[in-house]
Amino acid sequence: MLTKLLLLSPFFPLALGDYSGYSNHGSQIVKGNTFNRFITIWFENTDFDKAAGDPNFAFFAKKGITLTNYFAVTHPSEPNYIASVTGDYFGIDNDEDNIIPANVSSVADLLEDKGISWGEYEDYMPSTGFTGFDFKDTKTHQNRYVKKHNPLITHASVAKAAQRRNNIKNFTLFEEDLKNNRIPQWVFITPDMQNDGHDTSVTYAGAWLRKFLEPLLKNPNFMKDTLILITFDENETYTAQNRVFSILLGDDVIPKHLVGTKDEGYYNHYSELATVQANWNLRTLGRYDVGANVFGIVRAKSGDKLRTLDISKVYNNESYPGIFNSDPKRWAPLPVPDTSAKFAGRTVLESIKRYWGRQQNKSVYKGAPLSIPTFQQPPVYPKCARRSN
Ligand SMILES: *[C@@H]1O[C@H](CO)[C@@H](O)[C@H](O)[C@H]1NC(C)=O
Ligand SMILES: *[C@@H]1O[C@H](CO)[C@@H](O)[C@H](O)[C@H]1NC(C)=O
Ligand SMILES: *[C@@H]1O[C@H](CO)[C@@H](O)[C@H](O)[C@H]1NC(C)=O
Ligand SMILES: *[C@@H]1O[C@H](CO)[C@@H](O)[C@H](O)[C@H]1NC(C)=O
Ligand SMILES: CC(=O)N[C@H]1CO[C@H](CO)[C@@H](O)[C@@H]1O
Repeated sequence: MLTKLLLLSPFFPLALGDYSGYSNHGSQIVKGNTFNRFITIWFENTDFDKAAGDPNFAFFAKKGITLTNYFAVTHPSEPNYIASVTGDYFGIDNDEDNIIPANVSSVADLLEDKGISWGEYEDYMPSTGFTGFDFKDTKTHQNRYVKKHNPLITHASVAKAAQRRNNIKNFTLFEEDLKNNRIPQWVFITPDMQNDGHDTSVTYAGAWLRKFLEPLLKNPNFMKDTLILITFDENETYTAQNRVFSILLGDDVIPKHLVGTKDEGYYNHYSELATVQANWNLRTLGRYDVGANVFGIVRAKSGDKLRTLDISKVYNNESYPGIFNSDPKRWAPLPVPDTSAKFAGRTVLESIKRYWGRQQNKSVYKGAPLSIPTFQQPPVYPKCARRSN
């Protein structure tokens, strides 16, 4: 209450300057054109209609914007999580301990480039920066924490650097960070295998979300300039279109007239990257983040355009070939980013240009297409790219 009074008082301009509720390393907050904090919470394996029909998910949908044409990028879980932070899934068609090499950049690099703090809260993770494959419930011996649902720890560039790895904490530390105004500006939250619906049901997941999030929606310190994206990693029915239920929330950032409405634009997990990039005018990764549609509320400020696609045939239900594909016949090299990509005024991160620039003629990403490759229409690798590792 005291904080609130100070913040609202015109006689305490310093109080505003002291407000550091977005930092995990004491840095100043970096303002975005629509939000100053992005929080995404991922649930598991649920078809669109089933999630939309759950009373608790429906409760949140009424308070925000439902994204009705938001697609996962493949099956199973892991490649979807990785795609959302890296702009590709490199042919992953499994949930193995795939380590994304250090020469592949992620959203962490883009955020750090602008001094924006980031972090993850992983439910049931046994210790900060834990790099193990899973962690079981001590009583039931069931998996509760799993690496495959932790998008950034799978990256060598994060797992091997203590300073970065330590931004990934047990979910139990969320409350403490909130109290101390230390929630970062970009946050990924993974409920455990029960709370995310994986080993339970959408009803269980909805009840968990209601209990966690409803009180926070009334907490001005948490909600200040915050955009929340609730989504699911993938649809449950593999033969159906991989459309997932997604909601945007944020009383400070969603205009009143849009509360309870739908945004019918075509989005996918790469839109998370594109939206964050458009909000903070970040550089890009030169992969499928370039060209992905930006969510409507950010587009309105950033000047990005909504592009349309015939989505009647978008399935995204099986992985294209790549370096981590479990079928040796479906191996393909680690793709070279398109370092000259320029889209909506955004260009590729300098360090990516420096590292990959000379291999441009091997890049598979060209022209920022809205449609992403699929099992049926895989990426086309230049002929000379031979297996070298
Ligand atoms: C990227 O890193 C991987 C793993 O260390 C290595 O095999 C590959 O050759 C590297 N690619 C380039 C282009 O340096
Ligand atoms: C991690 O979080 C879980 C609940 O999410 C909790 O049961 C566990 O005690 C925590 N572990 C540590 C080491 O904090
Ligand atoms: C993907 O969907 C198409 C169309 O329904 C179907 O033919 C194909 O078998 C599906 N793939 C998998 C892996 O289920
Ligand atoms: C790319 O350029 C290098 C020389 O700079 C050449 O050796 C290689 O064959 C070229 N690759 C393709 C796909 O054209
Ligand atoms: C678009 C969509 O929601 N995709 C499918 C997800 O799975 C269900 C099956 O329950 C299908 O009905 C949806 O079409």
